[in-house]
Amino acid sequence: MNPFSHLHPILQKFQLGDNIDRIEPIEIGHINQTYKVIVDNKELNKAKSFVLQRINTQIFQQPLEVMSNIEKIGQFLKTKNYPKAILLPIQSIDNQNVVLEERSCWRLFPFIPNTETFNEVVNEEMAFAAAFTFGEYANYLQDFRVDTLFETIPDFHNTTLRFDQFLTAIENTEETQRQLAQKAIDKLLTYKYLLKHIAQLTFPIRVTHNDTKINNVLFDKTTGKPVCVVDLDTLMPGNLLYDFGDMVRTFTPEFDENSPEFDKIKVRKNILDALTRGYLAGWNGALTELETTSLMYGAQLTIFEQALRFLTDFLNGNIYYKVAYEEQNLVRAKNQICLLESLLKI
Ligand code: GN1
Ligand code: MG
Repeated sequence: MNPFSHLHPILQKFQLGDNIDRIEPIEIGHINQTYKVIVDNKELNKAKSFVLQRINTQIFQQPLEVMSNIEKIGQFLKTKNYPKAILLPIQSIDNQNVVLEERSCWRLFPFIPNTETFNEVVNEEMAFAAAFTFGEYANYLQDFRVDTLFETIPDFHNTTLRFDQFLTAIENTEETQRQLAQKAIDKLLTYKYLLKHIAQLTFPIRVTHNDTKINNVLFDKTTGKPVCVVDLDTLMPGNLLYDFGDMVRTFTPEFDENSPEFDKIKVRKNILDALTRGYLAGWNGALTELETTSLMYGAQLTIFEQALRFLTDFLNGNIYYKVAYEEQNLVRAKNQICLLESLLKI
């Protein structure tokens, strides 16, 4: 029995009914459900692949707005001769960019051939190249009218609000959870001072990606070069400090956010330097002075915010991020606290 046969009716609506060779889950991301669909293309005598995703509509409550942002940006980049691959959704038989089922929302993208992703940065060259790619992507969007984008998750990077939600979670959590998390809670409370500047400063509102993790850049398997920015769900008006910050968060440690080997979670300075150079080169001098001088602060805020979000979710009973075991969000929060401590020493 094919465990994915329930996906066939959806694929049919994207006109992939007949030639499906196989479907494989892709274990990426904490939010959406992702599958690789391999189709036998008899005419061309070779296989072609697609990425099928079920959008998590608990989190993305307006999936059509998410898709609208992705399409607008993709079309705009086309007109600008953006030099890398542009991810655009495939239309359904009803000429829609999603297929809506009673309780779910599906979309299909082409799978960009001969590419791979990484969960950890392996060297400075990779850090530079990936950061350049995110900087370049944002730079090409400078003239895009940011006010035409939907804010698909309001207050997504409002760290002050995330802190308040953390305080509420501490109050409402079960006693056992609170005890397990007590040390991490106490640590995070001491970092409240990080919120002070952001409340006082005003940054330009730009088109931001908001999830610039290392595994959101596709690399060509043959050349090793970045070919495409993916995971465009959180493209929104925002502050670029968080895009820089998420790169520091995910590029600089040798092990990712899921690692329980806390003593190994540290910022690699050479990777930090390489990614900073790469990001600035990608932007090609277009940042304001305040943005440039605040980048490191942005990194601190982003890692702090991520630790708050993981710990809040643990205290709330894991209702947001997918977990493989009960205490995973607590482990992730502790991991991020170690990273923040390491960054603050630099
Ligand atoms: C979520 O699902 P994924 O992995 O692309 C989250 C990001 C977090 C990230 C932590 C919409 O992204 O904000 O930084 O997990 N996305 C959303 O790994 O909340
Ligand atoms: Mg994401």
